Amino acid sequence: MTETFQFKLLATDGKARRGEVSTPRGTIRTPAFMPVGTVGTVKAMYLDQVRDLGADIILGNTYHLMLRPGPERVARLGGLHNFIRWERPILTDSGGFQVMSLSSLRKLNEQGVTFKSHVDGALYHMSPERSIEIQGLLDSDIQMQLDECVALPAEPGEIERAMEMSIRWAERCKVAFGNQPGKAMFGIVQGGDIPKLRERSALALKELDLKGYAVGGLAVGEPQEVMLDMLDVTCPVLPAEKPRYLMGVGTPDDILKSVAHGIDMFDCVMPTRSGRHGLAFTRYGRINLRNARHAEDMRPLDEQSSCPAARDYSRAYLHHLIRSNESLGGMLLSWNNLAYYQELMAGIRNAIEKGRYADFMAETQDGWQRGDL
Ligand code: PRF
Repeated sequence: MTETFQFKLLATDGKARRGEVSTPRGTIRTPAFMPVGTVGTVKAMYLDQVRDLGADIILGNTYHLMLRPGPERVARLGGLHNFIRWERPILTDSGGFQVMSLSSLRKLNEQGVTFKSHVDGALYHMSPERSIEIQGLLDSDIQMQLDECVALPAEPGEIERAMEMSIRWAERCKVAFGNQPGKAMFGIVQGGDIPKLRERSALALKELDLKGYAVGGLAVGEPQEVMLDMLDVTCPVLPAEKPRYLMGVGTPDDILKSVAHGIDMFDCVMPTRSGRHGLAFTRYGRINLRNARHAEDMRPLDEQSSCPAARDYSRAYLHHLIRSNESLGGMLLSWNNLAYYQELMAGIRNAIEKGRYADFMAETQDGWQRGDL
């Protein structure tokens, strides 16, 4: 185990990268998928299960945890890892993105963002410095700068203003974070769907010499090709020896393609949220368990899976649980989906090591196309 935060590139295959982020709390094998644990729980999952599926790191949210139970309280309780019983690395998002999507009465200016809590209606202010302070109180291993993410489509002037302010906020976050050898603060590239702005953002953040870089402001309403085009202008500007994290992405297909464009880390609520809504991800593509065609289907989701949720329960039973709004339905499908996502990441890492990433992509996509019926 290392005392410092380090990234090592182990292999490349085209633009796809196989690497390792080492931290004092453990090593993250990349490409990595980080299950989302917004309020200190990966919803409907035991963290022992999450770990057993192969997750090396989970994500937490500054916005939710600052409202409840509050960062000072988490610190008094021994930090987020101790509180939730997850000893491995935790990455926390900075809060700006969640403020914009979840709170009402939000006002954003150069100082930071003021908003009304969706929990009790109280007024809060978060500056770049306070976001880093909160992430420190949570004892987060990978902290994110405060940024402003603009939903697409948007006016170029608006995209540029938010991107430039996000660069200034990155500088303030870097100062607030200071020097913490075992931890990292990542910058977030913004710039919407405008290549010149993406380049400008990536270059400015590169000059700050941060320990890692996220690509934000994507998967916010634009077509997948636009997202991949933005990765193609952004990734070459970012330093090869630092990890790259595509925030809030995505479907298995988004992940497969983004890895081919040079991304190392992902997070998304999709496997857990859509699991709770009855959608299963499998090697054969998506299966909507709410559908009546599953009512008497005694086959499991995937008899070859190593996950009991996929292998041991009939589609008929899963259909019944989901239709009856039983919590076990959401638990089993979240389990199946996170197992599928982690199995996909393991396959991706293995294929890059063997120099057969293009073949792996084609085989995986074939499986989704073929279906199981
Ligand atoms: N910024 C932050 N968090 C995010 C995003 C962003 O742009 C996105 C966009 N896909 C998801 N989560 N801070």
